[in-house]
Parts: sequence; C-alpha cells; structure tokens
Amino acid sequence: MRTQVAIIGAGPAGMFLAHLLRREGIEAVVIERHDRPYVEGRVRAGVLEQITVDLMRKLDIAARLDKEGLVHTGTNLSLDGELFHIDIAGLTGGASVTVYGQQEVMKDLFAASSQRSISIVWNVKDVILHDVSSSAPYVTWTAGGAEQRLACDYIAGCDGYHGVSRASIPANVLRNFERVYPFGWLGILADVPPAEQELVYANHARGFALASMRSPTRSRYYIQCSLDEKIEDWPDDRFWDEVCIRLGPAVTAKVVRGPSFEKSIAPLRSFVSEPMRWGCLFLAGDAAHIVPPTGAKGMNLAVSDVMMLTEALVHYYRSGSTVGIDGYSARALARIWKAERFSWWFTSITHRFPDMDGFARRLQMAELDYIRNSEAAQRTLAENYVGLPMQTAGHE
Ligand code: RFL
Ligand code: PHB
Repeated sequence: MRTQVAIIGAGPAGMFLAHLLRREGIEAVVIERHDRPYVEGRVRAGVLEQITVDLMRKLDIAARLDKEGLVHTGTNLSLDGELFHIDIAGLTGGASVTVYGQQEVMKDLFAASSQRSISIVWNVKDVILHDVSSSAPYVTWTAGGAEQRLACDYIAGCDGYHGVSRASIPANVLRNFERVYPFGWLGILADVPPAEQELVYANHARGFALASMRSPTRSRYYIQCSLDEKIEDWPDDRFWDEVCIRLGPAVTAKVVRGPSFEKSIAPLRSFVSEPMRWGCLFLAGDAAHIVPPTGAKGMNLAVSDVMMLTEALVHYYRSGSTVGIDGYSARALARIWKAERFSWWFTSITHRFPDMDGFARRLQMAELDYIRNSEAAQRTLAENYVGLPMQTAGHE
C-alpha cells in the first residue's frame, strides 16, 4: 500500500487532518488503534473556539453543530461562592465560544468520512514508524494477525499523549517540558438541565469546581480531587453535595440534581515536546502537547496544529518548496506556548494547591478580585479564552 500522508490516530487531530487533506486533493490513510464506537464514546472536550467552528463549516460538517451547538458570549467566575460575569463578546469585539461535545465532533467527522471515502484502518496493533529520517518512510502494523505495510511521503503523528509517534523521535533530539499538577478532575455527565446559561469556573476554599453542559438537557460538572481518590467513594449524592458547596448558594439554587451516567477522574498536566517535526514525521495535537482542561484548549490546539500542517503540506505538493514544512514546528509552537501559558495560569488561580499557605491563597483571591474589577484583566482573560490568532505562515 502507498499513500502521500500516513496519519496515525483517528482522534480530532487525525480526522480533521484527513478531511483537510482530502479537500486539497492530497491522499491520506488514517490508522487507528481502537474501533469507531470507542473513539466516538470518549467523553472529553466541550468548548470549541471560533477557529474550530469555522473549520467545521469550511469542511461542510457543521449542520448539526449549527443546529445544536450552544453559542456562549460570556462565562462566569466564582470566588468563595460569589459569582461574577465576564462579557466575552463585549470585551473581544464580538467573539464567542461554542459548547458542543468532542463526541459530537467525532461523530460528524466520521459520518462525513464514510461519504467522502476517507480511508481509515481500525483496530491496528503494533504500529511502528520506519525510516522516519529518510525520504522513504513507511508504517507497519498488524491487523487480523497479518503484518501490513504503508509506504508514504510523510507521517502525521496524531496518536495522542500515549501514542508511538513521539517515541519514534530520537531522545537526543526531543526536549520535553512538563508540569504535573498535584490533583485531578472528577467529572460527571447527567441528563439534567444546566444550572446557568453559561459556564461557571469556581474557586472555593475546598477546591475548584466547574459547571458546564452539553445541551439544554445535559450537564457536565467537575470538581478538583486528589489523585488517589476512588470513583467508588463518590456516589452521586456526595458529588452533588460537594459541587454545590464549591459553586456557592446562588448557583446551587439553580442546580438540578439527577443520576450521573458517566463518572471519571482525569489527572492534570502541562506538557510540550519540541520539535514537532523530525525528518518526515510531524506531531500534532496531544501527541506533542497537553494542557490542563481549565482553559478548554486541548482539542482546539489539535485543530490549529493540523490547519498549519495542512498549509505546509499543500505548499510543498503545489510548489515543491519545503519552506512551510520547515517552519511548521516553530509556527505551531508559538500558538501552543501561549495556550500553555493561559491554561497554566487559569489553573493556578482557580485551584487549591496542597502546599498553599495563607499568603498564596490571598494572592489568588486578590487576583480574582482584580479580574472582577478590571476591564483590562477581563479582556486579557476573554481574548485568551476565545483563542489567539495563528501566526501567518512564512511562505505567505
Ligand atoms: P486523542 O483524542 O488522544 O486521539 C489520539 C488517537 O490516536 C489513537 N492512537 C493510536 N492509533 C494507532 N496507533 C497507535 N499506537 C495509537 N496510539 C493512540 C487513539 O486511540 C486516539 O483515537 O488526541 P488528539 O487527536 O490530539 O485530540 C486531542 C483532544 O482529544 C484533547 O486535547 C481534548 O480532549 C482535551 N480536552 C478539551 N479540549 C478542548 O479543546 N476543550 C475542552 O473543553 C476540553 N476539555 C479535555 C477536556 C480533555 C479531558 N480529558 C479527559 C483529558 C476535558 C477533559 C476531562
Ligand atoms: C467540558 O464541558 O467538558 C469542559 C468545559 C470547559 C472546560 C473544560 C471542560 O474548561
């Protein structure tokens, strides 16, 4: 088998890239470790930046998003139960975010890929990238007990944080930058109407809480928890009691409780691997970087990475010039590091850290009080929350 671009991983990065390349007439094959129901079933991101919404429209996969997506022109912060509103649209000249679950995005990507004959190979095992630093790379895997081989011009490593692509770059080339947070998020999904029309990010002395949603009848709530917490120790009643304390009385009055149908704990991490290109291999999305979910940036960064990668590959296939390809890593990292900074900062002002003393807590409270009272501070938050622009490509 031969193709132009072998894409490892059918998550958001891999599938957006497959659609973008298809639209430009560049051949690609996607290789995925799991099956489609598994990838569609993973409960993850909920907030789309405008660039992600715009891309779904450009790819003509936004019919359901345009009908069901919830456009949010503001968000709420809460300090020890006292709520204040950030007018995102007013502060950014009209920008907004859209609440639409990653599961729905994946369903739309897969539905359109069947119609467009995008090749996806499911349930692959033992994926190995070969001769990545040569001009004739190839990928092998086993499926149904037989070894398969795919020759290609380029490989896009879109296989997430635990994938094989990043590990294929020699250790003496790769530099990793990391912060591991001493807590996680315990999240639930429940078929109850959301408490507020917009999200609530709450800093409480007992820890962070987030009131989010998926639709007018489906809510998503999170609480900060310690890393050794067990899900079995969090029956629904205990979760609802704790999230309500942290969100405060005004929000609690509007919380509708109900049985959860999903409950999971996610650790929080900031991570960046540089460079994002080695020979014929490009990394994109979680394969190269992780942000704590506080800023709602992970999937949106995967999208901006593959938009930039597509521009670089299109430039190469149209002109033969490698200028775009050579500039991909630096261009992508410029946006990634700003999202890393924002996600780290937003996490640091909203969470309770185990080693926090009175001084650190009061600094946090002062910072939130400053945001509450300063339009300049609110504008900075809003501008980062809706997503910063991409740098123009060097070859433009
Ligand atoms: P993914 O989604 O991990 O997909 C990688 C795919 O690669 C496959 N794979 C392999 N395939 C073949 N061979 C191998 N050896 C392979 N190894 C792995 C995997 O099966 C998988 O299908 O990475 P991608 O595409 O880069 O997408 C990243 C996003 O999924 C992630 O950043 C977001 O979910 C992060 N995130 C959020 N992002 C947002 O933009 N907004 C949010 O509101 C938001 N909230 C969240 C989040 C992530 C969370 N968790 C659970 C980590 C909330 C949470 C709680
Ligand atoms: C979500 O709804 O899952 C969600 C929303 C906002 C975040 C993170 C996750 O910052």
